[in-house]
Amino acid sequence: MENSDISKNLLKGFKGTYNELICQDDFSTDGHPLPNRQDQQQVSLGMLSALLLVVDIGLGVQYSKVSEKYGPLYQNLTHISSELEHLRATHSNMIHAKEEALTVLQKELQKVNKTSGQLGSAKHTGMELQRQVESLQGQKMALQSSVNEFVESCGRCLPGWKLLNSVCYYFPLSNSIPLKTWDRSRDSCIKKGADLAIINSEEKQEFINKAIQALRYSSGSWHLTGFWIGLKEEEDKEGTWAWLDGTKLTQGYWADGEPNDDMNNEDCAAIYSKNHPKASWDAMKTWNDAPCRYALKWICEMKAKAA
Ligand code: MAN
Ligand code: CA
Repeated sequence: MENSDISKNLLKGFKGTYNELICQDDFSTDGHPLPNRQDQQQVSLGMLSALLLVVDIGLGVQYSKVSEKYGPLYQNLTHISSELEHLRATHSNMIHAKEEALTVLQKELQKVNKTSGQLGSAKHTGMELQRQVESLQGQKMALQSSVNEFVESCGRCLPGWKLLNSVCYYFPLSNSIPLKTWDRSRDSCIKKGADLAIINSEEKQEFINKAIQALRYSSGSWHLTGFWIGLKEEEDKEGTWAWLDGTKLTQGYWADGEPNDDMNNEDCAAIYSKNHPKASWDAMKTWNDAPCRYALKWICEMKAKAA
């Protein structure tokens, strides 16, 4: 029999007994039960007690059956719920740990960004310093060569001038120095207490060739790459060349075909680097006559200080 059926029957029995006991109107007019009913009521109460006992036993049996059936399930449920609690706690710990790790990561990222910024500016500063170092190295080399020349000339020439046999020579080799006509070049030498160079010996010719050989012909008109020297045609005496000290030219180191007085307009002499591409030129053939108005480099000379 199903549990619900048992309950229904029990309830039915209980209702019947109750009705018998309470609801029957076997009372006297003054409300007292009639004397012949009293025994019946006692019997009914006894039956009701027995019935309740049966119900109690039935419920006990049902309870033990239910406990037997659902007890392990309840235990499992308890176990699962405690595991769930444990998992919840672990999960919350993990979230907390994750948040902490994120904070640390963000701080580290900020540090990395800062460091990379510093690295970039340090790199920039480093490159700037490198440029300055290179520029200073160039200046140091230029100063060193001036010092060397000064030492080589035993202090007899100004810095930047070269000594040969008690004569100091100046070569404006740098391309930053503007070119000048023969007259302007001479003025420039005179301002330094010097004059345009006189090359009246093989030794001087070789020395000067060596000094200007670093200047290489690059492109353009070769005749504009020379250095004016102190040699000029005498006024109205075509073909007569004289040095600035008034002496006549005896030995010239002209290039092949020179002087040619090109266009009848070449009265000033210039010396050219022997590295010049004009094939026939050698160290002893490096002069050319050119128009005095040409803008060229030049060579000054002055007497060296006493040794
Ligand atoms: C040519 C030659 C030279 C001359 C120059 C002048 O190169 O004739 O002798 O001096 O032109 O520009
Ligand atoms: Ca010429």
